[in-house]
Amino acid sequence: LTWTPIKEFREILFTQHGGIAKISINRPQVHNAFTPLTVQEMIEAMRICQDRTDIGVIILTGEGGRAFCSGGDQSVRGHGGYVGEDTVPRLNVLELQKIIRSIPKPVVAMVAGWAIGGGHVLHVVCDLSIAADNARFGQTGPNVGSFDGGFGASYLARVVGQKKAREIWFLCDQYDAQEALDMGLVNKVVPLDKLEETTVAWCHKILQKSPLALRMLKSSFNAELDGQAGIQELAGNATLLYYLSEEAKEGRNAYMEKRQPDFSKYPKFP
Ligand code: 2NE
Repeated sequence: LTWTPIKEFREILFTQHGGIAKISINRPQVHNAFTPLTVQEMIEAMRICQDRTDIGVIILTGEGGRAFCSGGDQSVRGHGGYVGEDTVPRLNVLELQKIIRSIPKPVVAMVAGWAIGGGHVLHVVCDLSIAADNARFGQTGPNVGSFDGGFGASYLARVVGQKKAREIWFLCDQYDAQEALDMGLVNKVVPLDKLEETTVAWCHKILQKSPLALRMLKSSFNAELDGQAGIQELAGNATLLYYLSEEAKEGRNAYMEKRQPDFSKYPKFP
């Protein structure tokens, strides 16, 4: 499979294959732990994916086959957050989580090896997760002096249930791919050498579907959970659909032509 570079970054690889974009953390020497820069680059790549009309689905993954992501890089964790080159402490992975959830295109986590800590949360917030048989899942926060009580707790509980989510956080155990499948934490488990092939096949299926239907569905799934922000997403999509209609265009045309709009011909549906 050929992956064409979209943009060069320092800590991630950002490539595409047709309508599929792939964002891959490229720090295999630390099991793809992220720094503020890694996260900043992933956010930028996600924004590019959002803007590009030729991209229909995004794969999130890690390089090397031994880890998806091991969470925040503890070696740069300082006073008040993860410290980047500008010496400012940050927790910008929370912003990335929000973008993954709100970007109006499906995001698929392709998980080989460790998905741990903040890296585990990243796969949790993806729309779908496909795991290799070597994948290992878990939270470590209470072991290392951290926690993610946002999506990392509440959305995890929506995915696997309250009891299991509390077990995952309170015990910090690690779970293999089959256990993850059994608790509904991943969608599919495949041999490591079939991981990319399977993920790409799923992406191709997604690309054959109506993009507006997928967009509406993603925001509909979110709306129930995300309060006013979720309703804003869903309503934004309703506005997009309305702008595409002749009825909405009559309003704009009338304003531009300095006349009264004539909405009389548009049906008042039951
Ligand atoms: C992932 C795990 C269990 C793998 O164990 P193992 O034995 O297979 O590998 P090893 O030897 O631990 O790791 C290989 C190298 O990667 C580094 C290690 O220090 C080691 O380096 P060297 O000794 O070879 O120099 N490495 C791995 N993970 C790292 C990390 N997160 N930061 C810095 N270096 C890391 C095992 O490696 C492990 O438990 N890793 C730590 C997982 C962890 O606790 N992550 C942070 C959780 S907190 C978080 O992510 C977070 C949050 O809670 C809230 C908001 C945002 C983030």
